[in-house]
Amino acid sequence: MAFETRKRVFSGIQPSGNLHIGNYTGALRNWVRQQDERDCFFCIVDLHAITVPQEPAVLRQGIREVALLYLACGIDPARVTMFVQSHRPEHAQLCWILDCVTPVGWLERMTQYKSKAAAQASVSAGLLAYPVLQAADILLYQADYVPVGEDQRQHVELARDIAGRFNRLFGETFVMPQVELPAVGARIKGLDDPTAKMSKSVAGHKAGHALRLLDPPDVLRKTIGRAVTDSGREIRFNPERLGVTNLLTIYQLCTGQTQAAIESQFEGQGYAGLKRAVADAVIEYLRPIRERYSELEAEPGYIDEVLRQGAERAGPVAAETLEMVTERVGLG
Ligand code: AQP
Repeated sequence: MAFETRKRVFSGIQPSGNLHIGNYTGALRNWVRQQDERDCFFCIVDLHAITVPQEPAVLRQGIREVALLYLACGIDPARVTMFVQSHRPEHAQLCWILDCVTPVGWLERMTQYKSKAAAQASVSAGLLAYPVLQAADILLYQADYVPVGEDQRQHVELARDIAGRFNRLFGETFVMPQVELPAVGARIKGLDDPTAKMSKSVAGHKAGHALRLLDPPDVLRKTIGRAVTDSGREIRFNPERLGVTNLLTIYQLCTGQTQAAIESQFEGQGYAGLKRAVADAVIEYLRPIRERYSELEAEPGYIDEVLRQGAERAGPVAAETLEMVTERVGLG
């Protein structure tokens, strides 16, 4: 298939903490699977990470860590365009123009805004505009598909609304992006609280919440051992039994088995046996990522060069869209 006819993909992850198994199953794993068939742009969205208070040194380190994890998880910079959002000024430039066509009411309705704002003493304008920046990221590359986890579905739908509004106001400009969710693992829950999604920022201050990609085996085993289940005994996929279903889903992701095979494997067993089996599976599943990460960490110059080349490759695509947008709104 010729390069030009391939469908375009954009997705990104914020360097807002250590990546967890939800980030892998919701996003990264699906990115890796499509890097040959599609024209992929995978970004480390650092501008999003400053919408809540952050430590500069921690953020700087986090950007490198996420970049190394992209590679450790199997992203190949020779086959995709992988770069840091702030290395391309077009993201912030397009965001401002889209800010000016987005009604505030659309942003105030976003569930992630409401929950993140509730946790802040002082809410920045940037936190409210977060999904507009995400729309700018996606629309700048005229992406056809956006592979993300369930929590980001509402933001991708908003990006479609913003694209539609811009196209109506100024003429057909943006490709309408489609959200792509994984069939399994679109919303992994916190092990300490299976009513809430697993989150990297929560994991930063709560031990026992997340299974982080770089956690050593003993930490993974301890976190799974302490996972909240319930007072029942049956080990089955059941949407009303959140804790057990979350553990079974993680097991399914790590082993690739069907739900029926997993249920028959655990029939008659107790939660201790389930947790032991999940811990063994997770440790083996994440082992190659951790090992590859250590190898990559040993050559720091390599990742700098990957990110420099990525930003350079993203440049002409971003500039072409921004030029068209600027001209359409009467600025050019
Ligand atoms: N629990 C999850 N299950 C499945 N997918 C998930 N994702 C996040 N949590 C889960 C997906 O991973 C990508 C990361 O996007 P992000 O960096 O914008 O972070 P986020 O969606 O806000 O969630 P995080 O990782 O928990 O970060 P914080 O705590 O900083 O908000 C997205 O594709 C997301 O859907």
